[in-house]
Amino acid sequence: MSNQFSLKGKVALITGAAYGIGFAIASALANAGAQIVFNDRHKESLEKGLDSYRKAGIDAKGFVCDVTDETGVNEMVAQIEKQVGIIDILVNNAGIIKRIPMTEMSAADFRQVVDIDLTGPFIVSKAVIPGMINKGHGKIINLCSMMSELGRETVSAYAASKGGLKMLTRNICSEYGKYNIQCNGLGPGYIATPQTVPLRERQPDGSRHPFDSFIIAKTPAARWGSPEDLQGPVVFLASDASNFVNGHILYVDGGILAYIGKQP
Ligand code: NAP
Ligand code: GCO
Repeated sequence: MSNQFSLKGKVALITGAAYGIGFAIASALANAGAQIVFNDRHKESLEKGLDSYRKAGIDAKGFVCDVTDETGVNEMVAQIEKQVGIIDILVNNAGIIKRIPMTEMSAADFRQVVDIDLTGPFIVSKAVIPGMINKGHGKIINLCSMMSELGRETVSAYAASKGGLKMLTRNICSEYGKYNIQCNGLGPGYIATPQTVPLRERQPDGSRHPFDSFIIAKTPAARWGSPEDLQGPVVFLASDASNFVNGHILYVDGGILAYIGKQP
């Protein structure tokens, strides 16, 4: 049974994994035996990420690459296949959010979020699928979100992107399942990373951020998630243990989607 969760001999590409959720996911896949490759759009972040992996005892390979740059992504994948091997596992993790009321958001800002959070996973998945087909297997894991299911004020572009990513996940499942490629989503709840600092930093008077209190009340576990909470679920989705799981969004949210919220 334990061998089903082994990733020994597998090559895993995690996008945007210099820090945050991507780094935690890459660390878990490495601990399960995978060879880690990651990218970041900035050389400075990449170097810091490589240093973090070294300190964690992980021999990761890094590439400067923006997931919205199709030519750059194709070149990166070709380099990985030449230097490391065909990619067995792709985690589409790279993503941004812009919290702006929709009527105040420019079309350019909206397009940038969609380009990174939805078109990026399309571009990278399109680049790695041919190798997976040739190899006879593959795992694609897309970082979805509570916003794949729910809306909230100020995150129109992000919710539209993450809702689209849920359906891109199901479409890759539908189109490439016959090649033994499984494409699933990982849907974190509210996780303490740089992306959510603005939602939970202490107020000037030292009190909790209102959104922090809101999320605590909306989560049965009554806490924010940590990137480490995602490590077991992602190893499951990346391993042979999930070979008949396809097109599924695995929510790791402490129960938020099941809960009406704590009575005030
Ligand atoms: P984060 O701390 O902001 O990290 C995002 C990563 O993506 C950074 O390494 C960033 O690199 C990289 N990135 C951004 N745009 C890129 C691009 N165009 N090309 C390549 N890399 C790019 O975010 P996070 O909290 O770890 O979230 C990671 C993923 O999980 C995202 O898809 C996010 O939507 C999703 N998610 C997060 C939460 C949460 O509560 N934190 C919950 C659900 C889903 P730079 O240094 O270049 O910015
Ligand atoms: C927000 C948060 C969320 C989380 C995550 C929840 O502003 O609501 O950033 O979007 O990042 O996506 O699953």
